[in-house]
Amino acid sequence: MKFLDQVKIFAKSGDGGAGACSFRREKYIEFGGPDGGDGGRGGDVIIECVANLNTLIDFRYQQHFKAEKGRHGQGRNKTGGKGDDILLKVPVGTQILTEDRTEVLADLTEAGQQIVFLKGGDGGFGNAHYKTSTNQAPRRADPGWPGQELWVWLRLKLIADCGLVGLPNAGKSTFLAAVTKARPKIADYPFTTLHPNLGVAQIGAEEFILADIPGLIEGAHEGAGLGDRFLGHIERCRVLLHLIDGTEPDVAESYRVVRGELDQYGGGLAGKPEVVALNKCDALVPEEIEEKLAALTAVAKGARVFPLSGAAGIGLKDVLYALLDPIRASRSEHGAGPLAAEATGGAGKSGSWRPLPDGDDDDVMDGFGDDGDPDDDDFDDEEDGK
Ligand SMILES: Nc1nc2c(ncn2[C@@H]2O[C@H](COP(=O)(O)OP(=O)(O)OP(=O)(O)O)[C@@H](O)[C@H]2O)c(=O)[nH]1
Ligand SMILES: [Mg+2]
Repeated sequence: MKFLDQVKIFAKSGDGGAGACSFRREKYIEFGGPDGGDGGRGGDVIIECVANLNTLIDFRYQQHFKAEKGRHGQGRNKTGGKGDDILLKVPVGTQILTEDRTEVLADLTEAGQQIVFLKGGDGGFGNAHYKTSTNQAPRRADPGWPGQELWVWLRLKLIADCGLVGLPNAGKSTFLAAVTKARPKIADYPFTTLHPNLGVAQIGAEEFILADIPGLIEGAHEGAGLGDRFLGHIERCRVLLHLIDGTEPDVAESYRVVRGELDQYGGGLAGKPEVVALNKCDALVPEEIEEKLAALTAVAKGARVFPLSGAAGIGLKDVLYALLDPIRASRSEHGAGPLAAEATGGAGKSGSWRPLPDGDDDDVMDGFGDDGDPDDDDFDDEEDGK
């Protein structure tokens, strides 16, 4: 399956139908009076968050979504029918951002959550509406109100409890495969992982979700390697597991590089609880392990440091229990559900849905002709053959 976490789409709610201008004409009935019905309402654009999706790939193939127009009113006081709504299904953790990506319009974090994203325009009044005692034959009938239209970005921020960070080849995917049923691709070259993978770890009677993201290298915040765009997927995590490759000569430096990138990224990542693990301990002699653990403890202010080997299965339980403490603490503070944008301190300014004011379509057309090219942001996942 392909993974896509950012996509630009165009949405438009239906215009309202026009009201009718009509007069009753029947044999033997004089002055039948106005009987033009009102137009119907246009359809809404509704966005629903569903549990069984974990990519925005469907939006790669269709980027324009328009709800149906309301139908016109007709004579004999017939009101026009309402236009059909259009329903967009997005995965849990999807944020809707303005076209310039500076403001979060909505943050969908729970399956089943539905928002009326754009409201359909109201129908216009037919001339029967304007009948008064002094104007018994009005010819005024209104056109329908236009629907709202907007280019927006959908951005998926996966929902996980623990984010795995580290340099490429630190053994993140190996660890994920060791503690969960996920089967990410593992190989001895950097950037094996090209998009995030999720897995569910079970420890005692509890479970939590782990997210393995592509490795970070020095300068990732400036675009080096795969850049830091995947860090968005761990913004909602409750704790970070920082894996250090123990076979590297300078483990303290490895730690500093990744911390530096987390700090540069912002989004509340720097302040998250962190567990540090010296990975690949199976390939080290005991003295080396002691020495490297001491070096890491000195540099990782306050974070707990554990010896680990994802490949040989050493120290897995200790690390999982160490992760569970902050996860439990965060669940009791923020609830068991996913962290909303505010709680994560992430880029989201507003976590909840704020509808557009009616009739606000001044800058809406600016989006046309913009690059909207979906190829920019997708990552084809041929590599693991799914
Ligand atoms: N000896 C030893 N080798 C390991 C261990 N964990 C991973 N490796 C090896 O390290 C290499 C990289 O492992 P990955 O799990 O792909 O590393 P990663 O951090 O996911 O790397 P990227 O996805 O490229 O960022 C592979 O060759 C693994 O076999 C370990 O605990 N001990
Ligand atoms: Mg990997």
